[in-house]
Amino acid sequence: MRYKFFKKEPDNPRVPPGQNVALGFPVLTYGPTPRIEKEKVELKIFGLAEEMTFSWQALMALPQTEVVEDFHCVTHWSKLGVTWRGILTSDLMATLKPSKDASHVMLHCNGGYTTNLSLEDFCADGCLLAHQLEGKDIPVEHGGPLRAIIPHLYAWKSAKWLSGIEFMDEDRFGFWERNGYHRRGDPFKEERYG
Ligand SMILES: Nc1nc2c(c(=O)[nH]1)N[C@H]1C(S)=C(S)[C@@H](COP(=O)(O)O)O[C@H]1N2
Ligand SMILES: [Mo]
Repeated sequence: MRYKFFKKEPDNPRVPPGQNVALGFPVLTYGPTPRIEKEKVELKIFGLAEEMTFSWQALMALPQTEVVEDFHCVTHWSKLGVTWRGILTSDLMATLKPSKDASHVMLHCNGGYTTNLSLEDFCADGCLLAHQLEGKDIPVEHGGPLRAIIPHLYAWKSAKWLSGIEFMDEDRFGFWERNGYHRRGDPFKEERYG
C-alpha cells in the first residue's frame, strides 16, 4: 500500500527546513525493484579492505541492534520515528580490516545503484545495515532483505538491496551524486543539490 499524506510541522525541531512530515511511508526507487531471497544475499567487502563476503547467516551472527530514527527524503518528506533492526555499521567495522588509507566508502546495490559516504558518516551513531522495519522483515520495496540506514543524511544515502561496501582513499560520486545531488546531504543544512 502506498500512502501520500503529509503535514507541516514548522515548530517541530526534528523536522529539517523545507520538509513535510509523511504520515505513511512513501517508496522512492529509481528503476526496477530487485527481488533477492535472504539465502542468496551476499554482502561483499572490497577495495581498500581485506576482501570478505558475508552470507545472510554470517550477517545474522553479528550483534543485532534496534534503532528508532527519523528518515528524510530530499523530495521534501520526512518520516519520524522509524524502528529498524540490524547490524550497526560500527559493529560491522569491528569485524573488517580496512586499510589505513581508507577514508570513504561506496555502497553498492543489487540493480546497480550506488552512493558515497565518508567513513565517518558511514560509522556515525544510528547507522546500520537493516533487515527489519517495525519488527518485520523489510518489505522488498523498502529495500529488503538488506539495506543501509544512514539517518543523519538525506535518505538517498540509505542504499536499498545492499550488495557491497567498497573502501576508497578518496570521495567518488555515487548515482544521485553524479546526477546533481550533494556529495554529503545533511538535511538540517539543506544540502540537497551539489
Ligand atoms: N538501491 C536503491 N537504494 C535507494 C534508492 C534507489 O533508487 N535504489 N532510492 C533512495 C532514495 S532517493 C530514498 S528517499 C530512499 C527511499 O527509501 P524508501 O523507498 O524505503 O522510502 O531510498 C534510497 N535508496
Ligand atoms: Mo529520496
